[in-house]
Amino acid sequence: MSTAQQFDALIVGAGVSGVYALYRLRDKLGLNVQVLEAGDGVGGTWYWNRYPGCRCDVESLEYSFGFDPELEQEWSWPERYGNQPEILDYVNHVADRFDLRRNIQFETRVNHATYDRKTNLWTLETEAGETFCAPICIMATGNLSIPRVPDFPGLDDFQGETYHTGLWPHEGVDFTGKRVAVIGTGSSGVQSIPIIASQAETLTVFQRTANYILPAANGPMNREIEAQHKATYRERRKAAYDTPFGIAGYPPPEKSALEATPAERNALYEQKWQEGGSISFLYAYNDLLTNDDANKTAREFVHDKIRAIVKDQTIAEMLCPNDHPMGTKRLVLDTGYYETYNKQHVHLVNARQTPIAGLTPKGIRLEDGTEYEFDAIVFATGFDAMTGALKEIDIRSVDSDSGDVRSLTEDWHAGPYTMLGIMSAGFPNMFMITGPGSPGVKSQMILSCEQHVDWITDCLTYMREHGKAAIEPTEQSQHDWTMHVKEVADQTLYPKAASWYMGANIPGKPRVFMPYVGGVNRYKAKIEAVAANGYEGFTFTPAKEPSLALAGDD
Ligand code: N01
Repeated sequence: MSTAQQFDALIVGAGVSGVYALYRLRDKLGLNVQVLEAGDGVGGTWYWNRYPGCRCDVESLEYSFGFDPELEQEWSWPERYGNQPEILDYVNHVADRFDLRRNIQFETRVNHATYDRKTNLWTLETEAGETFCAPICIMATGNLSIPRVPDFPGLDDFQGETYHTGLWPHEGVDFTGKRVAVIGTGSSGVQSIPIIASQAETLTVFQRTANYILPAANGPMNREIEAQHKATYRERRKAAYDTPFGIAGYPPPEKSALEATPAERNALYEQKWQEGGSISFLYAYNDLLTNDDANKTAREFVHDKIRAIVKDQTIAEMLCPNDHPMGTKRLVLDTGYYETYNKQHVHLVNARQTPIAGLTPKGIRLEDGTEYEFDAIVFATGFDAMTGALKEIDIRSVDSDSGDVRSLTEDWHAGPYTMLGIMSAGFPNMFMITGPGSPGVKSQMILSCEQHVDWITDCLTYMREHGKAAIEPTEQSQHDWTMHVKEVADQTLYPKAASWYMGANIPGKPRVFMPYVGGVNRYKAKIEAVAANGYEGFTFTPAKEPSLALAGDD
């Protein structure tokens, strides 16, 4: 093993949160920072997910960094929703504009992270055997970064091509003339299916759970709207933090769906359907995510839409979701998804009724013995969400005096325990960006990434000013926050769905609702109060001498 390279702070991951953390810690705190990134470029999610049709479901004017007014004025998005190549270009632009690449080591996968309580140092070991040391470790590892292929028997027997949407080949894939299967109908499946169908000779979709899918109503950017948005960016960014989803411009609904007449409801749902977008639709009424009867009115509207678009009514019924309230799994925005099933060469298989038994050398076999032959199989089967990337790294803290060793994976065996989704007790100076217990995945992600990085920057400044070497949450505050996250979720319909928010897509994963769904606005108030009260709920280790983190030149 090589001699450890010393830094003030290490950041794992060069996605949106990692590049911003590098900028803040290096350029604002003056720290000597090293980012370690598994890919050979920046972008994280947008680097890996290159499947056809990949696009953000938050509007491009919102889904961007808010930390630099010049950056937001100079960048122009071509469409209402950014697609993967455009968003990746944008993150690359940010990396170049702020000269960030010189502190990022690419093609470097971190396998182990160990904190030594005696030295107050984190040591990170990479797959290639390099070691890096620093008092501060930021896990900017993403929430949907560990792609998952179900453990189907015969996976290795299939002789055709296989792809996972989250690990798509950089050179792209041409399905022209091929018999293709797509397994999975979450966002990735729904976005890629219309494009794959336009190339393939035949496309067979294996659907286990039908999802609620709304029109994106994507199109070229309206330059007037862009100009208005850019003229008010400062106010909008600020206002976004005071909204439940971290997106401004959607006045909170005041009325229950059950107070409206059926005709009023249909008119409003129709207006939202035409507008496109998920927040607009969920904001039709104030109880769509808390009252099942209210939710049912929205479900029925969408079912009728599906029946009207899809010509074959047997297929239409299969596409009508019937096992979870609308919005409790991530809503998907589509462009031509339902229409795709009107094409003669596109087939839908009900993999709930007849589950996939396994792969064969030629294709897929169902449990009833039906066999299908394919040239290519696309796994749109999702991710080990929220905790997966953290558990992939063997994260430990060691007390060499007492001999105690703590493992994050063991601490989280029954589900993640965090304080605010930012830190976990027993792992000092390890910060997570949008970790479990924060609103991250239920918000405009870039805003939440910036919020956490800014909070961490303020926290490190506080430590510098108050002579503290290390910070970690108390067991009690972490317990209280984790219980609060659960209580808030239990007041909604979210836990009724077997979603990746619940860990339900991974066999054996604890069923715990992981995101904080109390809203970005309430979360902001909480984290600001914690900081204002001297990081209430956290304990500090005093610095024996100015530690590296405290010795920056800012
Ligand atoms: O993954 P998913 P995804 N047999 O977990 C099915 C974000 N994202 O990559 O629902 C048959 O949602 C599984 O079925 P079921 C976004 O937050 C955003 O699509 O478990 N099927 C499901 O249909 C999103 O929520 C965008 O019953 C099996 C599918 O595979 C998150 O990423 C774009 C199966 C997995 O769906 C994940 O989306 C893309 C089996 N054995 C992604 N195992 C934007 O637009 C699994 N499935 C921003």
